[in-house]
Amino acid sequence: MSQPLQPWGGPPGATPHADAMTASDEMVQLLTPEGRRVEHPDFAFTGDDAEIAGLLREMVLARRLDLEGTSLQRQGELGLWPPLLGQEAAQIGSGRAVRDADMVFPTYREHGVAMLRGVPVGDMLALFRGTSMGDWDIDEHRFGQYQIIIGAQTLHATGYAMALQRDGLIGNPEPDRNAAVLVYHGDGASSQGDVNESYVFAASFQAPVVFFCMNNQWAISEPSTRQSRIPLYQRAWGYGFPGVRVDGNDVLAVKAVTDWAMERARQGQGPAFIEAFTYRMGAHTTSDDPTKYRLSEETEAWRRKDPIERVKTYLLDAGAIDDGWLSDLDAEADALGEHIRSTCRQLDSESLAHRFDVLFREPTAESEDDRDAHLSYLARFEPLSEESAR
Ligand SMILES: Cc1ncc(C[n+]2csc(CCOP(=O)(O)OP(=O)(O)O)c2C)c(N)n1
Ligand SMILES: [Mg+2]
Repeated sequence: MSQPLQPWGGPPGATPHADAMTASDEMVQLLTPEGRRVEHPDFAFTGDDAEIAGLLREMVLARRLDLEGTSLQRQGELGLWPPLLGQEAAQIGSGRAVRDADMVFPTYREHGVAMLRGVPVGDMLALFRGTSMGDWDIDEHRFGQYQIIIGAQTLHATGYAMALQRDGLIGNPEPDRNAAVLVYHGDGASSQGDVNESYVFAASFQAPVVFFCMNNQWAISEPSTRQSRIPLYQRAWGYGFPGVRVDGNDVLAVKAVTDWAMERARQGQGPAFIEAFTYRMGAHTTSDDPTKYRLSEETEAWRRKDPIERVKTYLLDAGAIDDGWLSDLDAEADALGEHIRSTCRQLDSESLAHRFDVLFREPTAESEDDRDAHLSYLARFEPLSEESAR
């Protein structure tokens, strides 16, 4: 931000008002849906075209990961899949603003961010195949477990941020010693009590946490306009921290705004709220049928704001990439698709006995007793044939 915020936390020039649900002029945008770069008074993308090409590559790979997940569910290989289609820019732009020492708390839809954090594809798929509880190494990837309980991760994130603060990991003169937390939640989640309690704690303690509200316009069949009488980002001002609405389909703007919010958190300037204005192009999950509650015109209008197409157009026009570059990327996405499919089919159910082994860092006498009781219970049965064990 080039200018200081107003005393109530709002950006310069803004006034809180109650009738601005669709005020798109309040949205930070740096790349239009037509692929044209535009200026914003407060935010700028500082990377070069090579970096933008890197973001394009990651968005394309995230989209492929997601399409494979949906297909694998349709083929009966996964029990469920929550698609990210349409939210690639919001995920990759924000995920790229995270540094190694930072910590991320996701919902169940942040597959693109998980990919950036190096979470193995098999670990992501296992949760939705029902072969594990989704327990990847949180410390190694600095990426929390997927959270199905709407909004619960905001409490964990705020607590974690308060711990960073107490460990002296913010506001140090050496930038590498500082860290912050990025927590994702949905538009629907913003109505949860847990989430609002997190906002209060974050503000009261000036915790280094950035709330990244993925406003994909829908909470299953409930439109986001029903969650709030004012634009979601303006709610932050009532808690006492800045709130910014960004074009969630513009990867440059998302990266710039998230960089700003994370850096001020790392420097000890407290929490911030980012509303990424985007759209869930697919179903809520593979168990949902969005044609029952929304109009195809709406989806079509958002298709014209596709987050990937605008970056492709910009880079092609700038001469930074060409058709050869794009076909190499297609080949890379195809290889990823093959890796995802073969990894998925090899995921075997783990035994319940294994659960007792990973319940605590060190097994306790009780967890060992419980595991042994479970094993001796199993031993009472005839071994199952491979067919009936499935
Ligand atoms: C505490 C809780 N209440 C209800 C649900 C059921 N539920 C699952 S997803 C969802 C909607 C979430 O919408 P939003 O926060 O906008 O996230 P999105 O799915 O759009 O990414 C609900 C109500 C749940 N999982 N947890
Ligand atoms: Mg939503």
